[in-house]
Amino acid sequence: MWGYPLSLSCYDSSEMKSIIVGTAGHIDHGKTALVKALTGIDADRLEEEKRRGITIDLGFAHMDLRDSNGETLRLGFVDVPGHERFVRNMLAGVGGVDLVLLVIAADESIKPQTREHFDILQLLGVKRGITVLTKSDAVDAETLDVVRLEVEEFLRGSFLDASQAPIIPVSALTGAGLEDLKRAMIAAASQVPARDSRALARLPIDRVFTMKGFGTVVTGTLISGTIRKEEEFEVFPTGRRVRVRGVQVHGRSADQATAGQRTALNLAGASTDDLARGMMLAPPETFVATRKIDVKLSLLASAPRALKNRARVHFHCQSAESIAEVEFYGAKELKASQVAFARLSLPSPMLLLPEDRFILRQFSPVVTIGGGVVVDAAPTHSLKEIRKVETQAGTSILELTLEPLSRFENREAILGNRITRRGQRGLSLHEAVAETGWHQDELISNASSLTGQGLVIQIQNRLFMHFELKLAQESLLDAISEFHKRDPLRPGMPKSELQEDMRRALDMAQELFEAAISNLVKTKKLELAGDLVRLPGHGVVMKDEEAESKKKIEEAFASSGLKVPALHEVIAGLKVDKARAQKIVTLLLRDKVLIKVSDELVFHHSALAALRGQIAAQKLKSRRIEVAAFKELTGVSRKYAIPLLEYLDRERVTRRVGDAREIL
Ligand SMILES: Nc1nc2c(ncn2[C@@H]2O[C@H](COP(=O)(O)OP(=O)(O)OP(=O)(O)O)[C@@H](O)[C@H]2O)c(=O)[nH]1
Ligand SMILES: [Mg+2]
Repeated sequence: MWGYPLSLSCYDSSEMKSIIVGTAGHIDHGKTALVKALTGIDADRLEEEKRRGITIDLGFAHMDLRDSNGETLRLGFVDVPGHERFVRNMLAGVGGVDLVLLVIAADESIKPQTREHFDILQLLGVKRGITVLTKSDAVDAETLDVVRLEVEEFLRGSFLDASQAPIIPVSALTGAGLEDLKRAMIAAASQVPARDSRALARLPIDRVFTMKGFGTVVTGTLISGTIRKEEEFEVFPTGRRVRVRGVQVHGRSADQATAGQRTALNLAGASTDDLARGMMLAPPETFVATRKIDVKLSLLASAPRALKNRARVHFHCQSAESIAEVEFYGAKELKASQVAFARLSLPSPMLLLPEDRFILRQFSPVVTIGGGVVVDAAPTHSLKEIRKVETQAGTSILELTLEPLSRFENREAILGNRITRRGQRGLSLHEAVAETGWHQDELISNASSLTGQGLVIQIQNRLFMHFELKLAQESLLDAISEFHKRDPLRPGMPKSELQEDMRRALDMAQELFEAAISNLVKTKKLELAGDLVRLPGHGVVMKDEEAESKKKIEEAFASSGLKVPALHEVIAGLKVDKARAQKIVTLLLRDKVLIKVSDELVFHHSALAALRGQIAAQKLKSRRIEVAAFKELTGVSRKYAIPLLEYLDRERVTRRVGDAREIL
């Protein structure tokens, strides 16, 4: 790849259909020889591969075929190693494959990596393939028939069942069967659905190298979207920004690469040290790498033992691999052939999206044990919360979200579930794009359909289930009624305080809060007075006699300095009843006009401020003050002096040292 100068005239690669063909099968069964016989390209590019005669890492080749209508079909080949020690390299290449050639040598028939690769293909949900019986020249017709029967039996019921996928004997040596194989590939390619080139682009990197005169080059199978020259991308998980200086598709310069093409990019903004296999290119500021994913996973029938809760495994997805810890929602373990929901924790973040397929390999010894599909790469609840809701309410968050999300067919329903689980927080369009990987247009069209059905409302850029607005209004009315009950003398609740309460208690988004307030005001269920929110009719609370009483209380304390009267005496001399007087006092205490020093003693704030001044002046004379000196200084009796000193201690104006005080 990248063998042509960038200045060569570009061809429009988007007009032709291009698909990715992957090889699979046991070591030495003739995968690389088959690719070479078809394309003329030796995919074993490493010196060590040529010397040892085996494939170690992924190899790439490409060819054009013309279908019966005369239209060109571009095939990009990913040739994988068959050696059991290099299965991880095989996994890095198999991710974007549309059509697989399962290679089985006629002189050896089914071998361990035939089985392991076949398991992997099924777990990854590869839908189309051709079984190729290679080295047909090395066996007689009878042996070939026996092998074919064995292979048919092996594939029965799978996506490669002989009734729907051909089994073709070939020889790379003599060329026998190659034309049949090409015809079969053309037929199969016509059934491969076109990938969504309008979706958001994701390129899992499988090779990084430098090219003289170009600089840094990365290659990969573009699994979705389109990449154009000059576009900027974010590298996951490092966050580095790179710019696409040049694009090559199947070895030729192009203006753009579209989903389903083998793609090479010449990048500005990164050296080969900054990039590695397993990283992913995606549009900037769109996605969030994650360390927790909810998945539906299945264990192979051939898994050597049950997968225990909290087991560590090797996790492979696209070109990336990592260690992962498995936690099941309910079960203690997963037995062979079983399927379950689980949460995987990764030691470092990865860009993963719903519907991404992955493979799990046992930690040690390393063998393929299962795999599955990502259901949610942005879990909103911890497993503990989910289990709690499950035991309390009968319906679990799992049922509400994961179960429907794991069936990916209905996008409206998926979006609905993602909005539902966010409750009063809602889901912003930006978050929705990051969670789903859908293009913004598609998201908006699904959202507006849900809005049209009256299920969802959009407030500014956030989506809420429709009923959340009603719930929010009810919560607001409850909170305000409660407020009036608590504080009958206050004219209303500051809006910012109410909003903060709602955010803390219900995670209510500001947008929903504003909409609920404005609805309630419109329907006259609430009143807004400046910054205050109140129920209608709760505006004027202080009647004349109450205002007068308030003034009297305040004056009684302000004029008495530190020699304050007993509170009950002050209250007894008022026009209002005791309960109302008590409320007025509460109000004065909250507004810090009066300050409670002990259960019985209340002072006016100005008296205490004056006291602080006296103490500060005293400090100039001595840092130590005895109770007696304090009494003398302030003129109060012991009954007042002790609580006042304790108050000053609490306020850190003084500190008790034995029977005396140190002034701080
Ligand atoms: N007689 C005969 N030999 C073949 C044929 N195809 C491949 N071979 C030989 O089989 C050996 C292995 O072929 P490769 O193509 O390297 O096998 P592979 O499946 O790519 O092996 P790995 O990549 O290491 O898994 C080589 O010595 C080939 O020459 C064939 O059709 N007929
Ligand atoms: Mg090979």
